[in-house]
Amino acid sequence: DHTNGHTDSSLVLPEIKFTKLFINGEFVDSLSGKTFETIDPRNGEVSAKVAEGDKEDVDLAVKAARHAFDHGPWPRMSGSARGRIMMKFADLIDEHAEEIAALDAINAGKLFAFTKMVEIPSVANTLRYYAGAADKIHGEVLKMSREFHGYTLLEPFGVVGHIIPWNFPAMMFFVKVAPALAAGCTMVVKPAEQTPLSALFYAHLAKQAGVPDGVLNIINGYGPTAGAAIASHMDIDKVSFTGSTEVGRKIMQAAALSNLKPVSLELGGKSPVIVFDDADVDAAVDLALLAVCFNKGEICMAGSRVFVQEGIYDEFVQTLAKKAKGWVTGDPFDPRSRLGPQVTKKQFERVLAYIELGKKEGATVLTGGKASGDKGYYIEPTVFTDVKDDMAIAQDEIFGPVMSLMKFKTIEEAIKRANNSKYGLAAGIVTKDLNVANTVSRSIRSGMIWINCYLAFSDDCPYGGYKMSGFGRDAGMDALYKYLQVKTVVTPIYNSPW
Ligand code: TXE
Repeated sequence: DHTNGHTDSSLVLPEIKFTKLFINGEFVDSLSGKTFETIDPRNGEVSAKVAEGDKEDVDLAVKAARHAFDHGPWPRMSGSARGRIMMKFADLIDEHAEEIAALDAINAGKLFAFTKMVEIPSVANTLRYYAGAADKIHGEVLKMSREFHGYTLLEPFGVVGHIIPWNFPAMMFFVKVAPALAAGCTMVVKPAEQTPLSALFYAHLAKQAGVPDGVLNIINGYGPTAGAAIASHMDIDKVSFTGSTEVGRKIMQAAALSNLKPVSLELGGKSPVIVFDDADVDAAVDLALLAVCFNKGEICMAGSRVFVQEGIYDEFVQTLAKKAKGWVTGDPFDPRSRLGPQVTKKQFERVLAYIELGKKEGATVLTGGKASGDKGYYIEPTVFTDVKDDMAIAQDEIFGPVMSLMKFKTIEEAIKRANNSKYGLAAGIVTKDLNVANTVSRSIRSGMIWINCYLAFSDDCPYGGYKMSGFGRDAGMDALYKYLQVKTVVTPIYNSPW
């Protein structure tokens, strides 16, 4: 057991330099002067006090963003000029990967080494991906008729509000900010109140890279205050949200009741992983564990329902029981850890409550089933067998390392049960049979299908929801178009013979 405190993380613990709001290129206190505490999930201790933004701070940030949009250089400069600044921003992120990763480790419980070596370099690449797209934003030529011809202009959407969650403070920030920057938008970002630190660091680096004042504003604060002010703001042109389905509903409602701003929502999931009889059991178990344990299950696309065909079911269960032990819970600075602590006490308690509910509903605990260690918010990877489709643990998003394992007979049954969810974010299929893989891919109602892999991503992969997992796509070129308006321009042609 190496849970909690067995590692000397003091070597990499960051100095917390930025704790204020970032408005119009300056770090400022909130107008109320209020602050809130941000907690280290490794031990439950306060790591910093952060300025707490509210409606009036959002107003100031929107004014700055509006001014930068209406009068500033950002939407007016060439795409390649914006791209160059974004490239520089990306280089600065790479240079500070260690410091940013340490901030996310003490703020979100992220594995330090993975964040430093994989997530932070990958968000730098997200900036580069969209930087490269910034000068390739083209409209279309419209032939129309003999009397008219037209073309479309793709214009930046305007002032954008981004409301983001805590599970990937880096990725969630850049998957929204990078395409909006490339499009020429200006923006107000509200990070999750659980993870306010790294976004402020990004603001500092953006300024250093040459992002003009007012283009990127950061308002930390709570959802019902700062977040709601963004959703209902009359001068924000679009809102992009990632978070819970309940809050997604509120965002849409606020948008409808204010200025009818379009919204994009990336919400919860309960994604199925379907393992067919012809699968390599060892590899399938590895895939299923990755699907639910990666980032301690705090991932919207977690593969939390695993359906295994009856021919290999028993072998799968035995292998799973063994391999689950390899997913070691522990301090995120310890390189042996594969799961850090859950992000907050609230999430920790929520996941444990679902585990208790699963037991009460009659499911069997194969592995885990409890907290790990005596301080901090650590939970052992938990696998339930004997799960029925209508149990809460098979229907609700738990957002922790909790797998519901189920057995099926036929491909038709697997498709039907996999689709028996109000969510539709992702699905995994494990088989060597190409026809089975393709049939199931077309039949599952979700925005992402992984065949013989899971959580494989890159900047060019759009992702997002079907059904109550939301709408709109993040990542890929689809996300760039989300931040652009289409304007059609028509002009007459006189006496054309064609
Ligand atoms: O989410 P919230 P919470 C799911 C997951 C998790 C559950 C609860 O199941 O267990 O949601 O997490 C802001 N107006 N996901 O409570 O509240 C909030 O400040 C405007 C899935 O942390 O949805 C934060 O910035 N904004 C998910 C953001 O919404 C409001 C990631 C998300 O927080 C607001 C996170 C309001 N009224 C949780 N209320 C995913 N899809 O990846 C809150 N917010």
